[in-house]
Amino acid sequence: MSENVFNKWLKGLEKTRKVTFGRIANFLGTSELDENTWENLEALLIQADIGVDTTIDVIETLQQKVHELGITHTTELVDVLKEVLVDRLRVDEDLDYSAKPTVIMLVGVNGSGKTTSAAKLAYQYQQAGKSVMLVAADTYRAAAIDQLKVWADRAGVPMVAGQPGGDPGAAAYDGINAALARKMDIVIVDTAGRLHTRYNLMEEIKKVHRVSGKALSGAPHATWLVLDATTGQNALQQAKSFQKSVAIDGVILAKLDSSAKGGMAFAIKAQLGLPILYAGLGEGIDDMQRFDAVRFVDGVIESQN
Ligand SMILES: Nc1nc2c(ncn2[C@@H]2O[C@H](COP(=O)(O)OP(=O)(O)O)[C@@H](O)[C@H]2O)c(=O)[nH]1
Ligand SMILES: [Mg+2]
Repeated sequence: MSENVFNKWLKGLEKTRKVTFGRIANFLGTSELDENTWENLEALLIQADIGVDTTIDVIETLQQKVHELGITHTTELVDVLKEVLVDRLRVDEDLDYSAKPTVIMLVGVNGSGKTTSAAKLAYQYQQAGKSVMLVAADTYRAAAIDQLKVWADRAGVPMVAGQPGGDPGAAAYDGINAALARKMDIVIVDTAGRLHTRYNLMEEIKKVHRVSGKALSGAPHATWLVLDATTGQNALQQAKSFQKSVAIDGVILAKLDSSAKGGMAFAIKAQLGLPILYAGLGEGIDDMQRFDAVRFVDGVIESQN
């Protein structure tokens, strides 16, 4: 893995590292291990948006390891903490790309980063030698279609769009059919994130999901939820309402670089049971990385050496 990728993670996680996890690293670098250690560490982990349940679980696991390993000073705790945190984030599943095209649908509230993530994904697949088509199923605003078109051009991939004001289901249907005709490898469907009511939005997403399956049996092969990392616990509530409407297979955590709340990654895994698949680390087309638990934890907890 290149130096460049390493730096992207380090830079992208700077806010989370400095604002929250940095305090954990500082704290662990200084004191003897006693009762206060656990109380302080617990408070710091909760402040880092890890979530209460995960914090308790992490502390208990650490206490057990400290006992097993005979650790007496907090400096020895940093590596153990990192290991425990990595264990709670590890993702080993990957999408089965055997369907041609493999259809990926992105959902999420307005502004979470769907359109940008759709383009970044398209670019990654295209760079990996796959043919990709972007589908604009956010037909409510003409500007949304134009925005995806700009990104599609940047990524160098074709885009199919519905009529402005037209039916998003029909846009998805037409897009998938166009990709079938052109024997594309991947279709990425960008959807709307705001309607008059939350109920309408969810019904709409269900419909786009259903209609995709009519265009190609088994589609969408993956539905990924795009969450804005700056919104912290609020994003978890959004995720729960999306999960009630369609089966979500994983999360794209966008805007990690603008957020000090990167700790929410742990809560997503623990509370929603969803793997984090990609991390958005900037606004550029190549500012997205496949989520890597080791890199993530190394990026948020400053290394002492
Ligand atoms: N810093 C940063 N900004 C992002 C990232 N992803 C998206 N954005 C910005 O978030 C805003 C909303 O993104 P957009 O893709 O339009 O969201 P959508 O409404 O869900 O489609 C835009 O200004 C994007 O540039 C990211 O990973 N990092
Ligand atoms: Mg959008």
